[in-house]
Amino acid sequence: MFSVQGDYLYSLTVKNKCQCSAQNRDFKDMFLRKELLHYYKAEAKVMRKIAIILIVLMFIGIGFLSGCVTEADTDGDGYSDKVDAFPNDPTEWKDSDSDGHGDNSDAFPNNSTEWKDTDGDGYGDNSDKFPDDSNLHYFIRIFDSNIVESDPKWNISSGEIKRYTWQVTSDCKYVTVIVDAGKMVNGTQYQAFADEVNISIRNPEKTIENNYGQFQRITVTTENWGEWTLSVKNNANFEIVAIVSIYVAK
Ligand SMILES: [Ca+2]
Ligand SMILES: [Ca+2]
Ligand SMILES: [Ca+2]
Ligand SMILES: [Ca+2]
Repeated sequence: MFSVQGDYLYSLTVKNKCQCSAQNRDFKDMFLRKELLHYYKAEAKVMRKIAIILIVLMFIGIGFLSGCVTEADTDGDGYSDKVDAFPNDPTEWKDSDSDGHGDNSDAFPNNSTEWKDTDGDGYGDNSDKFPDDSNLHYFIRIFDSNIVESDPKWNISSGEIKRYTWQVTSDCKYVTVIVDAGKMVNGTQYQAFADEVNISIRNPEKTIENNYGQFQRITVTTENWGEWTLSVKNNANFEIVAIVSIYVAK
């Protein structure tokens, strides 16, 4: 049995307990809602980031597939700067022999010593002794006492004749001969006078004389193929020293 006072206290306690529990539940609900809200917001933020990354990746992928995203091509010749040996020259993109001249304008794309052939004879200008003459390419040295030690100067005593013989073949175009004759008078060297030295070239066709010593561009023909001979005769009363140069152009 409860007393009136006891009933009252009991009902108050139960009531308070009930009230407290309800408040606690409200508080817990509110806390949970906040936590959930916070969680969803964070979740949404992450999702937004993932979505942005996916969109960017998608655009890059589309760009690559459609060719919109390409490497730089400064001169617009279709070869990217990375592979273009001449990134600022739209006419060139490759230099096979690395001579600094692009393959498109290099007459010898696999020869680093040549890039131009002005006369179009197949001999590059750097090695072509006649870069403007397609019939001529280079000289053959027959004899040169100016530059070759084994080709000595000719010491010719008074009245003596010295000779040199060589062959001229069908592939020769012309012959150049220079004889520089000097004389020693009382220990001093002077140029020999024309009448003091007799210089001539004999070939199968004819004999050519020129006492001043320059035979430039004697043209080779079918008539003069064969043996050529240079003769230098000393007509003076003293020794003549002759410096002889003989070249054949091919
Ligand atoms: Ca280029
Ligand atoms: Ca070249
Ligand atoms: Ca040439
Ligand atoms: Ca030439």
